[in-house]
Amino acid sequence: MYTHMNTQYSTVSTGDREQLQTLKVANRHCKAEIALFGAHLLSFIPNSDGKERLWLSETATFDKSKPIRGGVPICWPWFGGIYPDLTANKGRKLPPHGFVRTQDWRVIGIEETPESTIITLSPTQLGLYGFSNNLLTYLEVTFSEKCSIKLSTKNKSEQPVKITAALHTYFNITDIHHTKIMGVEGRYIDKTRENGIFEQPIPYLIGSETDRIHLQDEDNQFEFIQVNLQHDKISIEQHGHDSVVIWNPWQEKSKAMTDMQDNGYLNMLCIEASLTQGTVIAAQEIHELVQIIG
Ligand code: TA6
Repeated sequence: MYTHMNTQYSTVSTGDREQLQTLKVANRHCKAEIALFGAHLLSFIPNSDGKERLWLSETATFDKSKPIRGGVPICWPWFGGIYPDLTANKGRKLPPHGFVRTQDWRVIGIEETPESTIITLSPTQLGLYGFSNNLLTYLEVTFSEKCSIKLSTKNKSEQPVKITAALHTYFNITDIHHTKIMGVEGRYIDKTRENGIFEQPIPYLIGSETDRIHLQDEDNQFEFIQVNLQHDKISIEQHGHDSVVIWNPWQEKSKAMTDMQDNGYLNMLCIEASLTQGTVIAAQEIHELVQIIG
């Protein structure tokens, strides 16, 4: 039982991971856990098959000194090193993937319906790195048979603002060697080969380090993606993105990361609903980036 604004919610309770406070959800359709640090979803298990959809590193850090490795990191208001407006930050080293995955968020709303539990959070610190205090963001997560993650960006200023962003989801897979991605085709930018552009071979298999930006075009919308494996089936639906990023660091880089176990790459695959091209949000407009995991 969790109390928020004098109301008790029977499908939500509090938990912790080392130094982090979490909210746990258990309703008729699923079990899940989300950390307030980074509004970081850590676990989603539909009751229908009892299978964990999200991969979380066995050596992840839960002390706020760095982002959590695994789950669903929220990258906002920039993705990776693709900073949309450098004017305010010339010569300054910026943290990768923005400033909201390394800060506490607060719960601003909870709703329980017969079919779902909905939790909405917002960051405690805005207006960093030259962004306006009037660029707001909210994360609304709906826990039901599927888990719907909606990252809204609201431009309350009188100027257009450009952002990049991502829902950097780490999916839990049985074996990367038997993983096939369906619904991602066409040309991609290969970050492991000096950002060269290549055509995606089909079937989409992962056999080495992979760090790709697949840009949306008329033929490739990436709204429905499936990961089919020998034992698992993951379905992904996405909206409001301009690209999908596929990442697996493979063995050498897994070993080099202190917050990832050496063989971690065998059981994870990031499929990220992303804005990598610099999306302009007009004054007083809202943009929604959505990923639905089933
Ligand atoms: O989304 C892929 C990526 O940008 C990769 O280039 C890789 O470095 C990864 O994210 C993880 O980034 P992080 O800052 O969480 O170590």
